[in-house]
Order: sequence, then structure tokens, then C-alpha cells
Amino acid sequence: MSTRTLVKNLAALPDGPVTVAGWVETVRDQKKVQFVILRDESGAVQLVNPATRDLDPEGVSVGAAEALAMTEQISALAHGSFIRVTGELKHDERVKLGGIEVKIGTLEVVTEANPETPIAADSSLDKRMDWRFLDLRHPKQNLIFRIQTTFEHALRQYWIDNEFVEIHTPKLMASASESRAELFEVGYFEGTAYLAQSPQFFKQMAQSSGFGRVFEIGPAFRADPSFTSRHATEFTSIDAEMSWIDSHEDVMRMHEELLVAGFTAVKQKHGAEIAEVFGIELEVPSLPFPRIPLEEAKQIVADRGYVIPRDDADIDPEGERQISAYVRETYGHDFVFLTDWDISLRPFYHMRYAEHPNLTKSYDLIYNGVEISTGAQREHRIDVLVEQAKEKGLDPEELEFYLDFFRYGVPPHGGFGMGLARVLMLMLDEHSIRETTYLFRGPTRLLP
Ligand code: AMO
Repeated sequence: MSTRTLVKNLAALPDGPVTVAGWVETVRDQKKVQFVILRDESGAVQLVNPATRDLDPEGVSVGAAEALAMTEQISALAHGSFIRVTGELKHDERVKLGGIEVKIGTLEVVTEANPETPIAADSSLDKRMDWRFLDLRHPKQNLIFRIQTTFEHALRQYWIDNEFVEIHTPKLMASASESRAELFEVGYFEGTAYLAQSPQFFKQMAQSSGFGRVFEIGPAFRADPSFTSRHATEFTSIDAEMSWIDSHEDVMRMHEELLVAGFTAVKQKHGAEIAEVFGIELEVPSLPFPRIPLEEAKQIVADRGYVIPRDDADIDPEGERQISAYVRETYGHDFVFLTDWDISLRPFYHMRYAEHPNLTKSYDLIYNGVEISTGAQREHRIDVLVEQAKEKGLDPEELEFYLDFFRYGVPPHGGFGMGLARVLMLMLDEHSIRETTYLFRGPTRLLP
């Protein structure tokens, strides 16, 4: 690989020869001097060239002819072109961009960009998504995905430190994994397959397989026709499942510790950049996160004067914002577990309280007013599980492969699923998961 110095590493070098490579962000072509801002994945640096103009190429020295050619090459540089430059690094306090510049020695245009950039800083989100590969060149977008990397790495580290096994479950399935609603069907040879809505069944399978504790970070698909800021048809789901729990309380304890590990790593590595680029002082949440039973939360919301319009025992997005505001005011916390959901709102595999058969041992985790996760203790007793499936109108025959996991022994267990893009959106106070998803997929977006 040809040697190049990342822009972020230039400042630490002494004055002298360097090679940098990246794309042209701007060209300032002045009469006597030319400036090029070159950006790479790590930052931007000013390149400088003293302009040589108006010479008669026939009557000048070789050196002057080369200088003239260089000046013309820089004048013709298109924004976005990828270039490689070798030159002299010079520290100079007067240079606004980092106090350094590189005097161009040689400049190679590696690939030339179309000169008309199709998007600008004020382009609509949808237009930016059309040109996502160019949109991602913006340092803010670049930072989001470096944060994502740090966050995921910290979650993995937490799980590895706590004896979890990483699994990769299939995304092609013979049945629905959450519900018949929002299910993508795909042609599968002579038959039909379904895209996994969640790794739910297979992370539970690992409990029967004796894995103890598992996690997965992978794609999930929902044929959800809505156009909200927090729904995608394909998203990255962060899932965990563990054996030998006493209740969903054990799952919540792991979940909150996991998030603290993720936020701590992000703050440590990117806290200063996040403050600079997003204007946010990232807070590492304190332990434990507040827990409020759903019924109580709905009463709190009602007492604040917001009437949840629907009559189906659920909490709606405005209710979630209201309960988050209450938790922030009362406990100074950005997270809240809403626990003990009514069975009508939960899937058949959630365990119910023996003493309150209408309530599940489950939770939603709300972060800054938006649901980021659902978790629960699972029903592991086969007879109860079959009853609950039937009660939900499911055909146990279709679920035979799943029910078998419970017929050959399984410990009590539970876990959660959490949307990666939602966590990042709320962490960085962005307005849509389109901003925190590498390539968003929605009802009207399959490109690029
Ligand atoms: P649930 O359906 O609540 O639970 O999904 C878990 C989390 O996944 C994210 N999510 C989505 N993100 C973007 N677009 C969507 N369309 C979308 N749908 C869901 C959310 C949500 O909180 N199997 C259970 C989890 C479990 O109990 O382990 C499940 O899938 O952040």
C-alpha cells in the first residue's frame, strides 16, 4: 500500500516532506496563490501552491513550464475529485485550519469527480439520501459512524467480559418471527420464505442449546408502511438473551449496565468531538435507571394533563415524551424502563405474573422520549406457551419447530431487542434514524 499520512496525524509531524490523499473539498484560486482544502476520513488540511500565470510556454524554462502546468491543474480541480499530493508540511500559526499547511510538490488526480455536486448543505433529507455516498463525506456523518463503531465495540466487549456467546441467526425463515403483520414474503424456490422480523426464536433456541447467554447485532425486517422518523423496513437490531434469570429485572440490570458501558466508551473517545459537532455534552446515564410500571406511567402522564387518545391500554409517542419529561424532571435521568405491560399489548412468548395473569414480566426502555427497546422474561413452560399462542390466535402447528425448543428442556430465560439507529439518533439529538443509518430502507426507498 502506498504510504500516506492521515490528516489528523500531520500536526504531530515536524516540518518536512509528506504525502496526503483524499478528496477536494474546496479550491480557492487566487491570482497569486492557490489553496486547496483536502479532506480524508480523519480531517481536513490546507494545501497551498504559489500561482504561476501568464507565461509564454514557448520561451520559459522547464521549471516555469511545470509551475504553469501545476497552476492550471489546480484551477481545473473539480470538488470531490480524489487526489494524492506529496509536498512540504509547514507549521504556521496563521493558518486557521489546524495551524499547518502542505506546499504542493506533486499532485495526482486519482479519479476526477463530475464538477456539478448534486447536493448542498441545505438539500432536503430525501435528496441527501439519494446521494448518500456524497452526503457521508460530510465530517458530521463520518463522526456518526465512528461513534457507532465505538458503541458496538463497547457492547461486544461488555458481553464478552460477561460470558455471552455471539450468534448469527438466519434472516430467511419459514414462519413469522414476531407477528403476521409487517411480514416480508420472498419467493423461495418453489415456495415462500419470510424475512426475519427479529432473531427472537433463535436466540431463545440458544437457551435450549445450553449456550447460557447470547447476543447478536444483525439486520431485522419489518414491512411497516409508516413514514415516521423512527421506523425503517430494515434496521440493525441489537439482541441479547440469557438463561437462569429470576425475572425481567435481571434482564433490565444487564441492559442498563450494557448501555452504561456503551455510553462510557463513546464519551471517552468522542466526547469532545460530539460537543464540537453536535453541541451536546454527552451524559453517561447513572445506575440504576428508573423503573415505572406502565399503569403508573399512564397515570403520571394523565396527571400532567395529557390524555392518551387511544383506548387500547397502550402508551403513544406523545405519552412516551411526557413520561420522559417527568423522569428527567424528577430523577434527572434520560432513560426509563416502563414495566409490566398488559397481555393484550405483548406477544405470546412473554411470561405473565402468576399473581397478575393479565400482566407480563416485560418492559420497554424509553430514551429521551422514544422507545428504543423491548425486553421480557419468556414463557418457558411448554403447556403455558402453547395456551398463550392459541389465545393470540396463532396456529401451534406453524410454530412446531419453535415449540420443540421447549419440549426437550430449557432454563428460565429472558432478553431484549434494541434498535441501533434509534439509540444513536437520540444520543446525538438527530431528528430521524435516516441520519444514523448507513443506508436507510423505507416503504419508498430501496436506493442507493
Ligand atoms: P420490538 O418489536 O419492540 O421487540 O423491537 C425491538 C426494538 O427494535 C427497534 N425497532 C425498529 N427500529 C426501526 N424501525 C422499525 N420498524 C423497528 N421496529 C422495531 C426498536 C424496538 O424497540 N423480539 C422483541 C424483542 C425482545 O423481546 O427481545 C422485538 O422484536 O428500537
